[in-house]
This record gives sequence, structure tokens and C-alpha cells, in this order.
Amino acid sequence: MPRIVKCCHLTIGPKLMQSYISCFLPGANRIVLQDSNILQPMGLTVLRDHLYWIDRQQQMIERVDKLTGEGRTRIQGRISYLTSIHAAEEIDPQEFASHPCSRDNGGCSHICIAKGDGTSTCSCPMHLVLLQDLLHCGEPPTCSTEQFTCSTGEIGCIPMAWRCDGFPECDDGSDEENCPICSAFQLQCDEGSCIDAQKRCDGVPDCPDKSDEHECNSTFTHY
Ligand SMILES: [Ca+2]
Ligand SMILES: [Ca+2]
Repeated sequence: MPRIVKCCHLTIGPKLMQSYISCFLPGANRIVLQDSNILQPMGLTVLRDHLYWIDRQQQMIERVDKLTGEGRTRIQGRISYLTSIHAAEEIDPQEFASHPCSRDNGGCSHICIAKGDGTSTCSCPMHLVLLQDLLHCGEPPTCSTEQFTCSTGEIGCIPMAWRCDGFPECDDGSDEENCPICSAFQLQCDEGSCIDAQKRCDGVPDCPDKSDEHECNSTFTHY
């Protein structure tokens, strides 16, 4: 029987690892659950309605309500040398049967993630990419250094100049994602990065693709 794990995304940080933040998987709706009297958190986990963590310096396990951060309770004290905590729960067979990932792993070749609407979506381990069928993971294409590697889809490699040019060429539009926005004092290289605008046509290639030295009217000699 495949194992299904209920999970939510949790982050420790950013204040010297002294606060707990809960949010949905894509990262939205962040809520600070706890940010006081947490001295040395070493591990945290969620079981049912609660978030549990180890405070190594205070040698104890504490918990709070995972949604509100209220009801802070010390579960166990005088525990030294603990560095990790995990929660395990046996799932009700009926709940298991209705889980969108319970049958054939949701059709996913690797990771099946249940969405809140009762459907599932597939994901891949690091170093693999989701193929165009959105079910199977495969090896990322090997693109040259002059090319951009699309995240998913049948189109694997596109010229680097098409990265962040305003037109999606990858099937999934990943060539237009996470594009840097250059300031008024910067020049955007053809491959997307920003450099100081004064470095345009100064005879020294500054962009990774050297596009700052393309189409310059004057000829410079650099010593
Ligand atoms: Ca493009
Ligand atoms: Ca330059």
C-alpha cells in the first residue's frame, strides 16, 4: 500500500530561525505562528491540528495550533540531544480510498500532490523535469551554453536570446518566468540579466552573452 503523507509547507525563519511561519504550498497566505521564546529550534513537524518542534537549548518538545499559533503547550521536557522530530499517522481506509493520489499514484510517475479541490497534480524530484503530459518525469534536455533550457514541454532548448524577450517560446512559457527587471540606470542583456548602463559599448563585454557590445557604432580597443 503506498504511503500518503498529509503535509503543509512550513518555514523556519527569517529572524535567526526564531519564528514559525505557515503558508500554503505555493507560498501564499503567510502567517507568523510563533516568534517568541524559541531559542534553538532543531526540527518541526505537523500532526493533525498541531505544529510540534524541538527546542534543543530548552531541551523540550512544544506544540501550537498549526493554523492560529495559539494553545502553546510543552509536550515533553528534559529531552537532550534530540535533533529531529517526525510525525506519523495511520490514515483511515475510507479517507485513503478517496485521496486523489491513492489510485495509481494519481497517474504520476514520481510525486503526487493532492490539491484542496480533491484533484491531484504531479511533481518531480530534483534534477528531473515534468514532461508535457504533466504526469511523467524525465531527464532535462542537455542544452548548450548558448541555449536556455525550458522547464517542461516538448521544446527543450531555445536560443538564449529568446530568454526574457517578452514572447513565450517554451511550451510552458518558462523562458519568460523570473525575468529580472532592470532599473533605469541599467542595461538588460539579451539573455536577461542587468548590467550598469554605462557599460554599454565600452569595449569590454560585460553581459554573459556580450550583447552589451553588439551593434556599437564605435570601435574600442581594450588593453
Ligand atoms: Ca522568450
Ligand atoms: Ca560593456
